[in-house]
Amino acid sequence: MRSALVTGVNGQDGSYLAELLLSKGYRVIGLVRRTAAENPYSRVNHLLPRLKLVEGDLLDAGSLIRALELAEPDEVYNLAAQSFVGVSFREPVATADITGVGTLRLLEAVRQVAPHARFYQASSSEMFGNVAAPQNEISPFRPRSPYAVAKLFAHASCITYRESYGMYVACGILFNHESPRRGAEFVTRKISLAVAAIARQEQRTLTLGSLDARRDWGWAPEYVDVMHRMLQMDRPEDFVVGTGVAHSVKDFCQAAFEAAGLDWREHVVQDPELMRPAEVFDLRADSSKARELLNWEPSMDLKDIASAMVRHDLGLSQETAGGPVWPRGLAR
Ligand code: NDP
Ligand code: GDR
Repeated sequence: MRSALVTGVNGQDGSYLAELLLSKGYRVIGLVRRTAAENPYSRVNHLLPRLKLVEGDLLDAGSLIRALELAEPDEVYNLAAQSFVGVSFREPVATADITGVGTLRLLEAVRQVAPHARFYQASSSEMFGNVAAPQNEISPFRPRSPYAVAKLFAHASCITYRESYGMYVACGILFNHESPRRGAEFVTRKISLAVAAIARQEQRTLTLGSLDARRDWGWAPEYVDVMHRMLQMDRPEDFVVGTGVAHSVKDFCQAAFEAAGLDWREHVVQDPELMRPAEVFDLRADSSKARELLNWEPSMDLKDIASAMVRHDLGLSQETAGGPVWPRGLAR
């Protein structure tokens, strides 16, 4: 039985990845932080006790060594991060410590405790900043937020460990991917939750920042599949992963409000306070390499994603606690 350690297991991607690995017969150990919240592991409760949890923190090297000793992993997926770009402007040093140096702490712990384990790093399209779209594996990196700077440090650390020590380290440069498990502060979920509240007549308006920024939005369950595929290759390589289609925040609003029979123009207002100090305007993936070498093909488009999220938030579909919503067969 193969064994995998997943950091950030209680995040959106971690929960889907744990489901996928368990379904493939892996022994899965998830790293979680200690928290005082009442229902702290809400995204993975339904996987317990098949999923084993171990306490640890990317800020604490000793806890990572202990987790690796317990897990004895064949594969390590590093998904933990302070992952919200907006917060990174307000907490830049904490973001650097967790998202950047935290990855280096884990790499070094793996080198010492489990050097033959295969390592997946959750790199980000944010590292490209405003370089011309579409972005691929040879596009330059021009980070525009403390989050992107931290991810780039982590990405470069991964390449350095791969080249210096011959470790199997692969980075997935993933573009935005969404689901009903997306954190409520990210724009797609903020919109789908607001649409549901407006449809129930609990609120009238939704306040957003930039409506013109464009993102390449995909469906999260399909993106954890690619993480696993990346660790099954003969040799480690980095891959850009996205749908190849970009839409504006405005487009997402339109699709989400339409899914509930509403007109977004009657409800969305803008607040300059929600604009970021520096914005990334146009991210769109050129994933030719992943399509060719990993045989990976996304199937959900913007309307599918917006509709699935709105239906969930309206209580019309089950998800989150009950198990995965796999991509195909969802009503628009
Ligand atoms: P989430 O924010 O949903 O999950 C991040 C997880 O990291 C949370 O479970 C959080 O724990 C955990 N975490 C945060 N700080 C620490 C720490 N100091 N020690 C241990 N764990 C910690 O992110 P996603 O699931 O959306 O993303 C997964 C990864 O992929 C992240 O690294 C993200 O930056 C990256 N990424 C995401 C993309 C996306 O579109 N979703 C695109 C590209 C990259 P807790 O539950 O306690 O808060
Ligand atoms: P992003 O995702 O920054 O791309 O990072 P987010 O959903 O936060 O923002 C997307 C775009 O929407 C604009 N926007 C708003 N964003 C939020 N959160 N709230 C608002 O009210 C709002 N109004 C407009 C933003 O300015 C931005 O242009 C996500 C995260 O998952 C990262 O961890 C990951 O690395 C990248 O995707 C790829």
